Amino acid sequence: MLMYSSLWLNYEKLMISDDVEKRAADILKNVCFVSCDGENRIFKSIKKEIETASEILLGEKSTISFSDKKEQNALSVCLVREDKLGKEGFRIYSDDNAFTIEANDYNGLLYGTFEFIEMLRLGKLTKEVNIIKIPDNPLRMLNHWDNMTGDIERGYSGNSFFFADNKMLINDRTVMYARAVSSVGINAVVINNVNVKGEASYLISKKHYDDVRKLSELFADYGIRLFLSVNYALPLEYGLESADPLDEKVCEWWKSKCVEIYENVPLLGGFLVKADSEGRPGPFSYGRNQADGANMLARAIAPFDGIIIWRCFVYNCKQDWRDEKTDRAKSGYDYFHSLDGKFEENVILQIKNGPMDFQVREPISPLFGGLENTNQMLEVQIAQEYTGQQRHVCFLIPWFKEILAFNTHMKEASVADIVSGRVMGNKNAGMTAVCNTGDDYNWTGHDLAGANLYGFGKLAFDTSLSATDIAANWARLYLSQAIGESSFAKRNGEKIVNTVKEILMKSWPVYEKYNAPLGIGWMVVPGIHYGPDVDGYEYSPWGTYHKADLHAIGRDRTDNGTGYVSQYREENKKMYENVETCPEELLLFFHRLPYNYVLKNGKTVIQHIYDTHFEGADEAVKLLEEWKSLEGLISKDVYERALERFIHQAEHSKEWRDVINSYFFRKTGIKDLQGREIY
Ligand code: GCV
Repeated sequence: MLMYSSLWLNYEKLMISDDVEKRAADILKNVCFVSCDGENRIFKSIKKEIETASEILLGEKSTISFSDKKEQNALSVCLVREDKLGKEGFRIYSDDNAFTIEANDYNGLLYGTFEFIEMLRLGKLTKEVNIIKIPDNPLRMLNHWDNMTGDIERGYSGNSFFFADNKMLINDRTVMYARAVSSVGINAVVINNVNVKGEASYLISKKHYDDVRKLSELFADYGIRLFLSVNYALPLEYGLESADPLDEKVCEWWKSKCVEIYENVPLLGGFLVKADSEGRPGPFSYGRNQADGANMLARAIAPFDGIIIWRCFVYNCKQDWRDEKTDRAKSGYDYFHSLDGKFEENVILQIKNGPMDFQVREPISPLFGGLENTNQMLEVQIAQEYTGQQRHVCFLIPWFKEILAFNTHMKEASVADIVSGRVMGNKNAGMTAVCNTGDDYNWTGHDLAGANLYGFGKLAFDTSLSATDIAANWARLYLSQAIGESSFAKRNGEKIVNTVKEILMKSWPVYEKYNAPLGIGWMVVPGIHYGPDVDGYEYSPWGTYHKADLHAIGRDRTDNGTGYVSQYREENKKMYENVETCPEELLLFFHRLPYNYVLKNGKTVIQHIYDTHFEGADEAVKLLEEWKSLEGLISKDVYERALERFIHQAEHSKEWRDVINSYFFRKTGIKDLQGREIY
């Protein structure tokens, strides 16, 4: 038995139940490659994918041919020159008795092939099919926080499958990973933790070049570029006295290092850098700014078309909690806004979605809309560090949709417009997710967390997709073995898909309800970030305070307070600074309010806290019940693995409810209007 599941590429023989499926299946039996180079590495993967799909889905081998024109009664996979298909885009269409996949490049053909197979499995390959998809984001990336020792920072699904015992792992699981992530359009992967520790500093050294090259080639077969996180202070480890970005010796060192790296790993995409953050070294140590650091590396790597992805997660994690004026939320903008336009062309600033750190709810970082002349990339986290650590179900795609849709009011552009490169016409832009995988059998700990991995890729490729469709498609593809095999399962297919889709779509709002209220965030156990601890970070140096006393809670971030609101464009500033127009889900992030402040629904803040926490915990129990309704309908192992997590979530959400409600009851002495039990 395999040590890992095939995620959503969980093929099984199709049950052909209607003419649409029959026609598609008949056509797939003949595959004709038009104008393709049989030796191209991605082409070979495309061919393999088609062969695998037809063998498993149809139970027979496709006949493969090469030609210079498309054919009838066949699927033609054609490399073309069509401006309208752009870079990595594809078209799938049907005419007479044929299907055609067209693209300008092999990445496009690969994505078209995966989409075609997915449509076949979803029963969507009708006679009328005619779709063109061009990726919205040039870079669609995953960041793994894997350490070379094999553990994963914020990993909730086992150990690394890239590293163990300070060595790299390259095996059939790595191939499965590349297939799966490229099937949803991922084209770049950082394999190691941004906190570059121990042996990982030497991934760019003779010790590991061979393995890094092998993995980069394996990835390249699936159109993925491999990136590495690097230690900014690496020159010090090689005997230089400084890592000052303006020191000629340092610049020369990095230049010759890059020559050596690319001689050994020619396919490397570039570096990801966490500098001057949470104890990591950076240009600040030498009195230089973030652009000095990023540009020095960018110049060294430019001759090889390499990219420097430089994180904006720079803040003081040693602040005095007594200090009312310092506000961690302001730091990203404070450090980077004045540097707008000062970065090299091959630098991309990677910006977390919010100004704090992947909370269940945060405002959008004001750097989006604040930077007008700088390459930018959105960083989200599907590793559920603050959203239930893959023990609670929390489908994050609806949240990412909100983030992307946010109007920054910089040229009326949304975050999606900016990170796609549409606003500035730049190609170095995109989206990245801190990844949620590990070496567990199901890759993601909670089986339903697989929907976040699938969904992130799909959304990064096509930001217009709806979260509901993503949830439903993932459910159908992942649980297809239950849905497709037998007539019993087929009859129940819709129930399975609808139930799972409903659970996923409810999960983020449910999680938000029993967590820290109204956008204030944190309230988690320090360090592990799991479970409730209202004052856990309150008297710490991390800059994440709710400031609750017996009268009021929240931070005043208006100009009367920390002034954070002024980092937004005028329209957003106005919206947030006025307590009447500030979105209620962010009220306590922007305002300090008395507990008897009345919300739009007529409830006071304190009653809202009590009600949402009772509701959230009750709804978590309902999610468990909904999952239980699938018993006997889906495979036993998926059912039971997830059941154990749903049971835990139902219990643990009560802990959240009671700790938070009791805290505020004790602090304020205000009773719950419904007289429910608060301790
Ligand atoms: C990789 C948070 C996490 C850290 C993480 C950091 C980052 O602080 O808790 O584990 O470090 O973000 O994004 O760099």
